[in-house]
Amino acid sequence: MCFVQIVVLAGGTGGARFLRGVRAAAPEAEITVVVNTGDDVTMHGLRICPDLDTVMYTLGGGIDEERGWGRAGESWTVKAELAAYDADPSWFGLGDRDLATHLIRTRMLDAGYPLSAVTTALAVRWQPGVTLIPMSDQRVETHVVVPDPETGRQRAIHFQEWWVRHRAAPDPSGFVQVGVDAARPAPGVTEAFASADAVLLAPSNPVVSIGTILGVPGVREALLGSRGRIVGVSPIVGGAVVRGMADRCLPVLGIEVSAEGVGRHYGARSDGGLLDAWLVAPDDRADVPGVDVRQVPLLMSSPEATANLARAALDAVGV
Ligand code: FO1
Repeated sequence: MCFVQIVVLAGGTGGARFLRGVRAAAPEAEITVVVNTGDDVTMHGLRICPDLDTVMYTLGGGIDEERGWGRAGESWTVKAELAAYDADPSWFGLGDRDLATHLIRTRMLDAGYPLSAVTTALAVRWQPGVTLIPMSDQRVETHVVVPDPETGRQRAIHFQEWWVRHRAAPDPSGFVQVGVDAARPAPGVTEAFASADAVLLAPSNPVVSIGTILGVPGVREALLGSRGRIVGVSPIVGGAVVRGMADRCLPVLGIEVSAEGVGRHYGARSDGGLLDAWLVAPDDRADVPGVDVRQVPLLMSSPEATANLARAALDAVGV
């Protein structure tokens, strides 16, 4: 019996929570997650993949639910020791348990394993119940163009420095995906789209998460080539983000911070865009020509609410 094949494009916390709902709504399905790696960063000599880890920990039961990233039951001894040495950067929270993931990933990358193989190896422990694939095995890092506080001149800083150190305070004038031109879809990405019965765009950041994935040469074409229909879930409810900093990113690309704005940005598949269907909150209206817009509760306030949201997404694309 061939199982339904679902492909989900996802970033960090919101995407990870949505995936718990997809797994609950379609327990028999084969779910492949194409994960954003533009947030990846090297710190203290270790390669850190925030979105891959957030999805892996969330689906594997190891996530710290309150923070939405990193490990439950975490301790910060190594972080304190690094700070005692004045070792920069001290603003990025490296937990003791989380460090084991970064140590293994870094060791395997240094041994020549591609990120996709490392991800598969790490997932053996966590059994996420889905296939995790980085968007690319080549490094792509999102940098944010902001005014220098001293000179006022524009400079690019790593996304993590903008988001974690500066809490997205400096006004961004652009986002640069360093390395994206030399990147290719990771093994399994194009195949997953080719055999997908449905493709879901998680309620992740449309610019630095979904946008970064789609910016990898070949991904958008593969996505649009899938025989399955494509549905997106709005990350904006009532004109505001549910969590994260999409409201700081959308205006940079001239996208209105609304369910309608993001839906129009993704565009109708029948018109060269991405969407066959678009889910927006009950009180939001969104006129997205050529797209089947449906109003459903979007707040993932409980496992049931999240599963209902995922079920509504699958219903919208006939799966
Ligand atoms: N987010 C924070 O707000 N502060 C942190 O110190 C922090 C550390 C961190 C360490 C590992 C990791 O996988 C994620 C971490 N994050 C932290 C979250 C991270 O910045 C975000 O998950 C994404 O990059 C944005 O979606």
